[in-house]
Amino acid sequence: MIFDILTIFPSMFSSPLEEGMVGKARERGLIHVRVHNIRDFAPGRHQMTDDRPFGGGEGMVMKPEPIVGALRAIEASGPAARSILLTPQGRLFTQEVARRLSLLPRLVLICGRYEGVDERVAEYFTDDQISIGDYVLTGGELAAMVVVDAVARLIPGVLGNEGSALEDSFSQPVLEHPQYTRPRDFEGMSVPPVLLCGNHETIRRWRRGQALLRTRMRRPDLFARLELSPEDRELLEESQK
Ligand code: 9D3
Repeated sequence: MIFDILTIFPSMFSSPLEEGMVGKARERGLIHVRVHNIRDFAPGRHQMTDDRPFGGGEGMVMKPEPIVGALRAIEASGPAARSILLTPQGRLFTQEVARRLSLLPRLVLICGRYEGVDERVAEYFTDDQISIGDYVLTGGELAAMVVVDAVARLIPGVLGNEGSALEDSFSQPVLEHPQYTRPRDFEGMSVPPVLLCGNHETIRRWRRGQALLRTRMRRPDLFARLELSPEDRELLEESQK
């Protein structure tokens, strides 16, 4: 999978894409991330990437020429690409969207800044528009990194453990159970004794109960959509005691 990222702040992408699982996947050639500076495609001596909005108003808007210039320059350098604009007006990025994108050979991610991007770019030069959630960022760069991270880990071979991507929270609509590791006693706070009992079935049931309890408390929206088995109902009741 190839990611092409268009931004006026290319240096924002260095460490997030060099560390951890994404960094390893790049080293191993499982993904390729290319970051392009939109300013390099801005015409004129001043290489302006933004301008004042027609009709007036606060702030600046990203000009179309540099972004479209960048898109055209990278177009032929790889397989057919889906081009995606990161914008607060986009459809919400979910695990389901990540899974669908992970099946494509190449994504072009366009990061907006200022008050946004000239609408003609959005309308005529992008296939998709994505928002990562209902909060206000200063630009699309962090959103693009979120997309790269969430998509990359779904690509076969990227995760150390091949099975775990599918088992993760949000692929099943239930939150995960609490986790503990050594020491058994940390500053007077102990690990739930059930986890030390050695009975895998008892532990599985406790974890399922905790997962359901958490989901009900913290994510009533997810809980409402769960289809609880008779065992689930029993475990929920049990874990409230
Ligand atoms: C005064 C109007 N602005 C505030 C609501 C509009 C605005 C324009 C551009 C607000 C934020 C931004 C920059 N954000 C992004 O480019 C962005 C984003 C986000 O802010 N939240 C969630 N997902 C995304 S994807 C791109």
